[in-house]
Amino acid sequence: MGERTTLLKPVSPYAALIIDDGSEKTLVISDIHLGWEASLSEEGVHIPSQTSKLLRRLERIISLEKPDCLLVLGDVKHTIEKIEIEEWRDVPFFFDRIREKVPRVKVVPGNHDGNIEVLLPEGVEVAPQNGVIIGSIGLFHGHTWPDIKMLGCETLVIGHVHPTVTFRDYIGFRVTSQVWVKAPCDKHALIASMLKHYNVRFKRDEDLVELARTRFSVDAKVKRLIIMPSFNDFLGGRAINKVSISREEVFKDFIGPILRSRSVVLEEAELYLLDGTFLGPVKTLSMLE
Ligand SMILES: [Mn+2]
Repeated sequence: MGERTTLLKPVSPYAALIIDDGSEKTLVISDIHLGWEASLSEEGVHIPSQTSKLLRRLERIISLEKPDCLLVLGDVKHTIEKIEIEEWRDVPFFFDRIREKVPRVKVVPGNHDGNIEVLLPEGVEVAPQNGVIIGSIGLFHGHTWPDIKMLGCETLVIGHVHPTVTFRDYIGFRVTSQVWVKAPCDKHALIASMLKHYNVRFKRDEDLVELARTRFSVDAKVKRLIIMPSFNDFLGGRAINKVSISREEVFKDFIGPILRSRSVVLEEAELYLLDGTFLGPVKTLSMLE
């Protein structure tokens, strides 16, 4: 059986991706964090609800791209365990409106999505936390390990990090922009970390690709990790270029096992603005701080 390549393209200038495996067109967004404003009002900061603005933006993308499926890659809502009154209102409203426009809607739960099932209207599918595979692309939120079958994907896509770049311009103003991160991923280091996670013992010189094949019948192919910018652009982000260049510092600042596993070569990662502008690799931007 000949393998067909799965098409992946950012929907410029939005924090959204299109994945097309030849049979279905999927629109992917991540980190909507509905109810974020409500959690701020507890701190005395009052910002009007951004839900309808985010909804209008998503509806615009849907009418442009006409996807068969919408996949939300985690963090639909903002509070982690509890559910705020605003979330009881905004989450069902948001998904009811989207359901009218897209045939299938699927949610991969993130770390903020405790009890998400009770908020989602009927017809919205909840995928496992360890993610979904579409063709040669594996997608998961990023706060937990993915399904081991994802070793067989060339490209992994996560949210969770809310990546941004930040630097000072020549008068000293700080500029912060959301970015896409495309990082090379070392297949062997990733297999080693995942085998450890699954409590599979191996020897130092063992052929890990072969071991993954025999133990999990997966042909390891991972080449890169893409970190999606958050769909909610009011949120703070993690400045990818601001962290110290030393690996220890870089990884201390990131959460989630895949970025801590050291299989992702973040210094070599390419950064792109939402409009597609290529900013270069992280290691050159680190100097601009
Ligand atoms: Mn998250």
